[in-house]
Amino acid sequence: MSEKTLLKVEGMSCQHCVSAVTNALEALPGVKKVKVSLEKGEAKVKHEAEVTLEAMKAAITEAGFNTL
Ligand SMILES: [Cu+2]
Repeated sequence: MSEKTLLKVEGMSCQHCVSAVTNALEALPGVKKVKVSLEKGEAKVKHEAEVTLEAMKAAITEAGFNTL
């Protein structure tokens, strides 16, 4: 069963940032699809139920961005 989570991402300023956040989230086991919007400052993640919000937030933080 897959779920969708919307995360706010602060600090992205260009497409490289978008790629960094996308790659960080896609690297998590159980993540199926990631769509990051630079304009909206958010990331939409389609993932297995086992992927926790904490894990997704940690991935974004480790990539160098803030999340709410
Ligand atoms: Cu950038």
